[in-house]
Amino acid sequence: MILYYQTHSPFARKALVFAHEVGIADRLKVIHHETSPTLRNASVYAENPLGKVPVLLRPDGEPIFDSDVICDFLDTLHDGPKLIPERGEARWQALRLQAVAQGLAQTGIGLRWETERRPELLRYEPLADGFREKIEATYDWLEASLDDDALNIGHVALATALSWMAFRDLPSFRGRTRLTRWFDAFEKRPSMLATPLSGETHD
Ligand SMILES: N[C@@H](CCC(=O)N[C@@H](CS)C(=O)NCC(=O)O)C(=O)O
Repeated sequence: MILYYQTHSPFARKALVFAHEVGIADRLKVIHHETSPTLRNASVYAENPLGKVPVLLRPDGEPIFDSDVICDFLDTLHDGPKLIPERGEARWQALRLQAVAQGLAQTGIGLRWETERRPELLRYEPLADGFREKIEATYDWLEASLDDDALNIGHVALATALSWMAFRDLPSFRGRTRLTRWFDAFEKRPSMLATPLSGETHD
């Protein structure tokens, strides 16, 4: 299988960390693609009409995206413990944590547009403030409610989101001690060490 990837994407890294965690990363050929809303990548568009990575190309099936769906598919390819619990409250907890982590990374991307990527004259400070508020509220929520004993899709999504927030110098979570302790431990996992973030966004 081929994974269309980006070395500085939290979402692409989430899919790859997931593959490492379930022991099937060696079945993926990882190909880096630069893509952004202002830099069209024809190869990515050929597989995903949204022009975004990650995309998983399967030998016997259509390409799949986004990272949520790719992880769901990867979880069907191994016989170990599932990272997406199949039923019960554990399932809703895992999917909710994933949703929060996805939203956090997406909000970080929005804030980066408002503070760095968009030409200065086109930036809108109230929008940047709104994004900051969501990020801080999410950190507080995580500090209060993260299940730091479990390991599921939500934890993979969260670790890759937080790592990217730090990589891009976005508002820091490090004032929250429980969240920070959990993240620092997670970042030492082989799956995270094997997938370092690098590179600049090209617009
Ligand atoms: N919800 C998607 C988000 C994917 C996404 O936004 N990827 C970014 C890289 S971080 C991208 O490819 N951006 C290019 C674009 O928006 O055109 C996922 O979880 O896979």
